[in-house]
Order: sequence, then C-alpha cells, then structure tokens
Amino acid sequence: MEFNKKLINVSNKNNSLLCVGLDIDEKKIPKSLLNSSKDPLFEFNKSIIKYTKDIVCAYKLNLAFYEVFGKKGIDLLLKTIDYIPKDMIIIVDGKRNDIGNTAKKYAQTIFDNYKADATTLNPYMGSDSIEPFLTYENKCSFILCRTSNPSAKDFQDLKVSETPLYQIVAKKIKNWNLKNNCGAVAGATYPEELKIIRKILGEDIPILIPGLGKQGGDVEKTIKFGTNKNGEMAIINSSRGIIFAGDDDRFYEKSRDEALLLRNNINKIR
Ligand code: OMP
Repeated sequence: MEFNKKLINVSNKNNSLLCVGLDIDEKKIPKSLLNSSKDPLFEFNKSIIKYTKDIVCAYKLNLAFYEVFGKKGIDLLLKTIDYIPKDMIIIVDGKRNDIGNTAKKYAQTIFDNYKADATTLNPYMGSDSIEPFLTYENKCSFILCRTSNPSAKDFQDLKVSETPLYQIVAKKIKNWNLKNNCGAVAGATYPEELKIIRKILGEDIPILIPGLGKQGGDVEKTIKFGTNKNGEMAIINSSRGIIFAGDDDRFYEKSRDEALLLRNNINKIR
C-alpha cells in the first residue's frame, strides 16, 4: 500500500497525527524495571506501545539509541519493530545516505531488513544519494528541510541567489516526489519556516515535525502551519516528553496521559 494511504488510514482510525519517538535510554527508564526484568529495554518499549497504540499514528525509532548497545541494540530494534501493530507507521530515523552505491545498502537495511515504512535522509549529497531510497515505491523518505536544532541556521538559512537553502530543498523534494514517496522534515521550533515549507510542498507531501515537548515547539502554530487543508499529511513527533513522562512502576500510564493530552491538543486545532 502507498505510504500516504497507510498514513491516512491509521490517522483516521486513531484520530491522531501523533508519533511517539522510541528513543530508549537505560539511564531514564524506571529503576524498578531495570532490577525486575531480564529484558528491561524491550519491556519498556512494549509497555509504551501497548498503552499508546490506539491513540497515535506512528512510532519513530532513532538508530542512535539502538546502535549504542551493539548487537543487543539491533536485536532490540528488530523485536520492537516486530511488536508494533502492522497498520501503524514505523519510521527508522537514521539520516543516513551516501553515494548511490552505498545508499542502496542503507536503503536495503532500513526498508528490507528493518521493515520500516519510512526513514529520514540528509539532502546534502544531492539526488543520487536519495534516489536508491525512492525506488521503494511504498515507503517514504523524509528529507531534512528545516531541522529543529539551534544551529539549523548555519547552513539551512544561507541564501542561494536570494533564496534560503531550506526553501530550495523544499522545492527539490517536490520535484523528487514523482512516485509519491517523498516527505520533508521541518522542526516545530521554527513555525514561520514550517509555514513556507508547507506552501512550497502543496497538499500531498507529508511533513515529519519533531521539536514539540522537550525542545519547546508551539503546538498551535505547528498544526496550523504544518498540516494540509484537510488537517492531514503531518506526523508530529514527541520522544522524551512522552516516553519518560513517568519514572515509577506505572510509567506507561503517565506516557499514555501525555500522549492523549498532546493528541487531543493537536486535534482541537486541526
Ligand atoms: P525529543 O526532543 O525527545 O522529542 O526527540 C526528538 C527526536 O526527533 C529525536 O529522535 C531527534 O533526533 C529527532 N529530530 C529532531 O529532534 N529534530 C529534527 O530536526 C529532526 C529529527 C528527526 O529527523 O526525527
């Protein structure tokens, strides 16, 4: 099934644009779980998924938080992906591409081996570093356009013939979207830029929007500017703000409360 269709289906089913970022961290999970379980990180992920899967549309797993554990971390990534219901969007966030020959292997790893529905990519190396991902017609490649971090401006705001670079990237994404399998990443921390990016992309290209919660992005502007006219085609990510909302035995209830609150706030605006 085409990625955008899958996204709309699960967003409608759960009435949600919310993506939970499973950025696992053994220093932040409840101590009681570390002591009581043989596989505490997987137990943690399973509980978060079990208690949020009816109110979110996607899960995002950033490879940094898994690869840091070596072989065990890849095993955890695969087990977690396997546990996520099949109708949900799974984003493996690696921002990983290279010359075409190498990018092909990254694409195979992320889409074939990890069975992700989507990934994140850096546009800096140009179209031949993106192209191997775009041969996967039913997957989505979210290309970094205006990132949420403070130093985003170092390169992304540089003017190229009067136009900021991030806007040129947005135009490229629109051109690269021949198979309806491109998306953009735009941080919630830069609402004005998000508004311009949505205008350039039009109605049918999804935007992955991180930066709410711990990074302080504004929910109202994010939803107003990031969604299309139907209040769709945006995936709003929060990681630490949801998964580490509680630190006792019943942490998953606090995570659910946070996710529900954010989902409902998003829905009030869209
Ligand atoms: P929290 O700040 O804990 O909600 O996590 C944000 C997640 O989104 C992390 O996995 C980041 O690596 C990722 N992210 C950003 O924070 N900013 C960006 O501009 C892009 C991403 C991303 O591609 O997901």
